[in-house]
Amino acid sequence: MKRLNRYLCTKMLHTVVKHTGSRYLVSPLPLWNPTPCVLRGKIRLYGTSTTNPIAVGDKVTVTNGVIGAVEPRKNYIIRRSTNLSRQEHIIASNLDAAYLIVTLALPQTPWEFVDRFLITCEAYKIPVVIVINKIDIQQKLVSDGITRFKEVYEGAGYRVWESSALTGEGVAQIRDAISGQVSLFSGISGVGKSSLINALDPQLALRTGILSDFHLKGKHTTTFYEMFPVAGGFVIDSPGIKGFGLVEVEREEVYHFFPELFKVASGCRYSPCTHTCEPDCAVLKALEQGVISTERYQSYVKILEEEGGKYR
Ligand SMILES: Nc1nc2c(ncn2[C@@H]2O[C@H](COP(=O)(O)OP(=O)(O)O)[C@@H](O)[C@H]2O)c(=O)[nH]1
Ligand SMILES: [Mg+2]
Ligand SMILES: [Zn+2]
Repeated sequence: MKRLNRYLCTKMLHTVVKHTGSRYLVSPLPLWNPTPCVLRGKIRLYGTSTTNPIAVGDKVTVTNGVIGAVEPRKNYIIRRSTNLSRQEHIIASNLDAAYLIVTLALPQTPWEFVDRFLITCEAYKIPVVIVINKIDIQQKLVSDGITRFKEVYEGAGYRVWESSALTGEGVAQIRDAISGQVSLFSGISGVGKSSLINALDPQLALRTGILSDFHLKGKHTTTFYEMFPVAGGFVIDSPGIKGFGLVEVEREEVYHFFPELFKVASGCRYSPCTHTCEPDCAVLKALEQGVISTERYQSYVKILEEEGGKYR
């Protein structure tokens, strides 16, 4: 009997739904029953050495309120803690989908931020949707910018949706998509991540506005990720992220994570090819023909230069 109990305990997987400091909340998803627990001593860890041993989305075994072990992660979104440091921080794990919320004005999301986020999703095969939020004011402020943005990212093969947490436009489409899934909502501070989650499920009443993030920064720094039950699925809200340093992507492989580059690169004369100066480079040819956008290509070159030599 004792043995059976132990078997049941270790087999019962919980998902980490919140992490602040040394405290964790876990729930046996898809059941929503957040329960506090702690981490004691050493736990069995798989994979990288990171600043946080356990991230929101991790599946863990729990015995008497203590986390025992972490299951191998299906995927995760990771970033370097700061640009200069090599310390890595897992943002969230075991995702079915990622939603990158952007605005092109108030605030302006840098396109390089978008590209870096997309690379991370590509590297772990996490389906990603780019959502242009605040469409109610974006169309008035930067309509040309939106047209071009959609051209570039839809041209690269990505889904680009539009939404407004204020008017409710486009919210139903997101609500349908997140049902039954664990999704990450990411993006820089102020684009409306929390407002959008509130619009998806008004009962949540998450804190929004400049103060909410300001408060989070002071109090919890960057570790404050939290999962909520939203419209039949589970959504991880995140504080604004400043930037991504790519990790676990080798220089020669950067183009693998630009799908539109990767698609044509098999036609390059040389292998390996950096797609910057080689003769008969299929990527440069596609760029010339406008099949690959200058914006995405410039991001590729910039990331290649920045990441070059850092990893092996
Ligand atoms: N006009 C407009 N304002 C919005 C929209 N979504 C969010 N906001 C405002 O943008 C600010 C930042 O929103 P918040 O949800 O806190 O952004 P977060 O930092 O990404 O979570 C708040 O003042 C919101 O009221 C939108 O769709 N339209
Ligand atoms: Mg927020
Ligand atoms: Zn090439």
